[in-house]
Amino acid sequence: MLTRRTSLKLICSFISIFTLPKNAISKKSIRRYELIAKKGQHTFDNRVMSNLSLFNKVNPGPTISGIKGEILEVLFKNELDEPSSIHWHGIRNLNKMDGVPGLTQKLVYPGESFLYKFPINNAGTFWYHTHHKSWKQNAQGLHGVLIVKDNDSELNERDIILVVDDWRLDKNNQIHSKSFGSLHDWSHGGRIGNYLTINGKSIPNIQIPSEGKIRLRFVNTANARIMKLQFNNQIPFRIISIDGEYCIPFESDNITLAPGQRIDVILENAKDIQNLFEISSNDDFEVLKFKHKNNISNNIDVLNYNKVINSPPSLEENVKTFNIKMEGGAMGSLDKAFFDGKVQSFRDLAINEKKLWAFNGKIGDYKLNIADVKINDVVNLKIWNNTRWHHAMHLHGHHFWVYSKEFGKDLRLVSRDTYLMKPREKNEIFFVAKNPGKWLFHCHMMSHNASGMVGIINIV
Ligand SMILES: [Cu+2]
Repeated sequence: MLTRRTSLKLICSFISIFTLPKNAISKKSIRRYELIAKKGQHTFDNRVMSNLSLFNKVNPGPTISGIKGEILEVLFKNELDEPSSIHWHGIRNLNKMDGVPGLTQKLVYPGESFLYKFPINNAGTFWYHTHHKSWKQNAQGLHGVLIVKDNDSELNERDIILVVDDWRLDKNNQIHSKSFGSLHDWSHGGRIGNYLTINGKSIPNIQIPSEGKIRLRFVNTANARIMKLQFNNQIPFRIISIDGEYCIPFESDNITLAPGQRIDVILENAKDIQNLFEISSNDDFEVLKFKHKNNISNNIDVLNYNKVINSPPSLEENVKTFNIKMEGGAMGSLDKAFFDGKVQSFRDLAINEKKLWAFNGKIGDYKLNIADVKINDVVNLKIWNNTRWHHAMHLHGHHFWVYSKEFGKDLRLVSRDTYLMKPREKNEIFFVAKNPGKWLFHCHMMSHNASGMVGIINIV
């Protein structure tokens, strides 16, 4: 990872506006990167080359990092043979930089560029991915990690990124393209793969220090697979950050990561861990081996922190409540839904339109307003997942609070940007509408999003 990071084109510069009075001088550091999307080859197993779509010829894409308070400037060049865009998952972004074609920007066509420029005001683990036909483009490899650091230190060898991904490959290790758009996948759990990777490799050796504290940043970039991870000997995960938001640290024997979610953990002593297992099925399997390396410096500045932990808004005043009933999919209760100006049967929607999921009886798209609110309103979404399926619900432009049911028996109030709703779960998510614009609220099982599980929170 370090090689990849250091090979990036990174230019740090300062701008000053000298024409303003002295006390109004704004001095913000700009981090500049270039991301080129292009077809290319990658090997998952160091033997067979697979044809993928890649950012800067690598998977995961290059790690982009900056320091809280800086401005990030990323020149995106599209050298694919189809249009695309980039979404910055978890960043409380400027609406016009959010990367949603047809809503916040125009499609970036082959041969075109788009300059993303936005402040990074919250430290944490984020990621970026294509937001056009992501059910296909993300599955072909177009994603990477974005780290916003708290202080002026660079990422170091005690701060380790682990990108967990799931691919559907044929027997020649090529992307199984024939099944893109499969109605079965779209109406069930999404495009579940058959090949798991960590940082783009199958069961890699991940180098960590031989002892002392380390921070591990887990990111699930898969299209649909929910991962459950456990260390050897059930060494507990000390969770310090969830979806790029610091939390009061707590321990868990394992972690569950739905598509789009991140969890950062601290380990007191790196020597305790030897490997990591995926345990969501009855068949636990090893996904990586940790290789301990001596002579890694004791630089643990990234771990000695006094972090800002945000607090939830009061639900007493200024609250705007909206009910959202999620319906659809296989074995569901949705027999008809509103789409394209009329009510249509579920069968017709599925076969003719490939639309399968609805909010409150309406097939979702970028025109479906779920909530119209004003800046500083407290938005409370009362959500009922009345389907047989899990859904990783992601809000753009904001983090939200939720009494999460995922960390053991007890409810835990956490701040997230993506929450995994269990089948039949009823829950509420709430947040202060701080960021003006039209923001997507959608399922991050990417084929669910494409087939109707998406709507807009409009903040004016
Ligand atoms: Cu879903």
